[in-house]
Amino acid sequence: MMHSIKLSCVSLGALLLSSIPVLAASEPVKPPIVITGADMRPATSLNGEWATLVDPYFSGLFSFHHEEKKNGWFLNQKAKSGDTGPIEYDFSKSPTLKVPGDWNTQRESLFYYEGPIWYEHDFTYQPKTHTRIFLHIGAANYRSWFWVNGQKVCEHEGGYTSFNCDVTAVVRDGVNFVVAAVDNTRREDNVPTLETDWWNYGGLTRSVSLIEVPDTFIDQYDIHLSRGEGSIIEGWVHVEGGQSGDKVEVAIPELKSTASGVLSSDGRAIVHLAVSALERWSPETPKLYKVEIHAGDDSITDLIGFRTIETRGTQILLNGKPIFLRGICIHAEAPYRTGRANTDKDAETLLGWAKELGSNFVRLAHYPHDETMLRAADRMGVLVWSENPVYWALQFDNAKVLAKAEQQLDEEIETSRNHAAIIFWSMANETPNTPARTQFITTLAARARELDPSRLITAALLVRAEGYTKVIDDPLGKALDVIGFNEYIGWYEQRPETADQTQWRIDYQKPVIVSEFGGDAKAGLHGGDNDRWTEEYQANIYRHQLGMLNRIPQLRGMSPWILMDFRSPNRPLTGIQDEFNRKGLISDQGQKKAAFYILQKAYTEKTVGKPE
Ligand code: GCB
Repeated sequence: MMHSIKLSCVSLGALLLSSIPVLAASEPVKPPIVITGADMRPATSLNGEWATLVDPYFSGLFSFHHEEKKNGWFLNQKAKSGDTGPIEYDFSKSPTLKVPGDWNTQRESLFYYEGPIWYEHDFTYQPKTHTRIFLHIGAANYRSWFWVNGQKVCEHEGGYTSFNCDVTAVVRDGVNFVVAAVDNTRREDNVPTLETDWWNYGGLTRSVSLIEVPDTFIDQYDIHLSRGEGSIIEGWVHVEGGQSGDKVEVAIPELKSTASGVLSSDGRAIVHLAVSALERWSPETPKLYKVEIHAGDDSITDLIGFRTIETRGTQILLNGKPIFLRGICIHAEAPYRTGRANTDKDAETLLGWAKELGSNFVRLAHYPHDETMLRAADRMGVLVWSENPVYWALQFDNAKVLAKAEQQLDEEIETSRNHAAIIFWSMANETPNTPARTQFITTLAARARELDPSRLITAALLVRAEGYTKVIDDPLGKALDVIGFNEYIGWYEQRPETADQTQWRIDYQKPVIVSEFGGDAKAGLHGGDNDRWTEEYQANIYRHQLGMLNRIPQLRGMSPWILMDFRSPNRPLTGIQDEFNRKGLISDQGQKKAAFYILQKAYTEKTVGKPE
């Protein structure tokens, strides 16, 4: 192919390609894998400054005829005297970006950038025998390619899930280099698709590290309390490379409980631990136990809470008791500095505010949030709605898009399934009511149930109006355990007072959560109750909403939109929005608005919602 190009067109590009040494063809790259509890493994952090090259035409990877180059920028070459052709890049002379971090908020010229950026980082390493080494990526938005010492190690699609690339065969003793290309271009057939109401933060947005495991290792496990009277902890452990008949042991020393299981031919061992005097995890008592898992030479210790979650008629039962979910929505937007949230401190600030509001529940919109957030929720006792990025109008009739959504859902569940805090897997947000959509999301719901039968399935639906009656009859409701819906009475439609006259007809005898309502207010902007964009107007929406919500008999929770202002390019109103969605109860700089205190009062005095 290359040869014929050179013959048919003697261009600068062709000459260039022929003059640079090319590596021997490498093995086909293995797809990245999920490692449950990756953040609990001994790791070498690769966080810090990485050299970067902005590459809007992706010429570091693709030739002038759009073929993948064999001598792309992943070789990390440097020009030297005597080179037969030009080397037109040099990472060592290039500006750096901090990892983890989105590029948009780190360099002014990248604020609106959508396209590929290259990253390069050196590290020293001493490989050990009988050890496999994985490059662990917390998230890279949206598509990413990774090479170590010039060899491709993996490609990944999806901007909000973690993945692990096997680099065992390419890591060498001494100095190594890793190169990544990350492309945040929005595409119609991506998940999410072209339209979203949040900033398309690009880059290596979460931590990157090297994880060492033995040759045969525990890659996934699921340990949870069985529904029922609650004296059995059950689950399974999967051992990568394990042989049928190999033993696995799970111990919870504090409960003096140990159980063993035997791998079957699929590499998975089922375990059951009888426990007595278990202190159940709940928002009031977020008790976490050390759980030790052993398999051959591998062992991992995780911190896991035990609770049950189920529905009974229109109730939601946490540990067998009806609960009302006093919630709030949260984007992974960093408080104070803006940009992607990715530190323990970000998580503790956001969840700390949610608790101060009186919440026992958060909807982590609109994509899986990172491990720091989920660990903090486990620790701080906050129940979580975890969501995949099936947002608005995807190409629901495209099988490739379904495969992308399934892959992201698998990664979300396989990574996060041991967090007691997570009670719901949400399949979608505000999708159009079409047969293709219903089939697509019903398929996802079935998959989520198969992967994790211990949690509840939900989605945020749209609402239809018949005069002053709001109707929830979206056929997708059939596939859900808990019906979520979003409504914006007083903001996108009608007036705040219209809520007083609004009736609800909900065609499902299932628990209901109002998963969004609200309106924009600029912190510090004051006026009358009818002056849009003021704190008073937003507070007025909340007052009327709270009265209305109490008239929905099967209401079991709510998560107004949203805890903190967040960046969105759809919100350009100068002097008010300035490219922030201002529906936060708190500004991006931490100022609490009047509506915060209205909701806080309702939550702490429990004047909204009844579990039964
Ligand atoms: C919605 C969306 C959310 C938006 C919000 C808004 O219905 O689910 O992602 O940000 O409305 O502010 O318009």
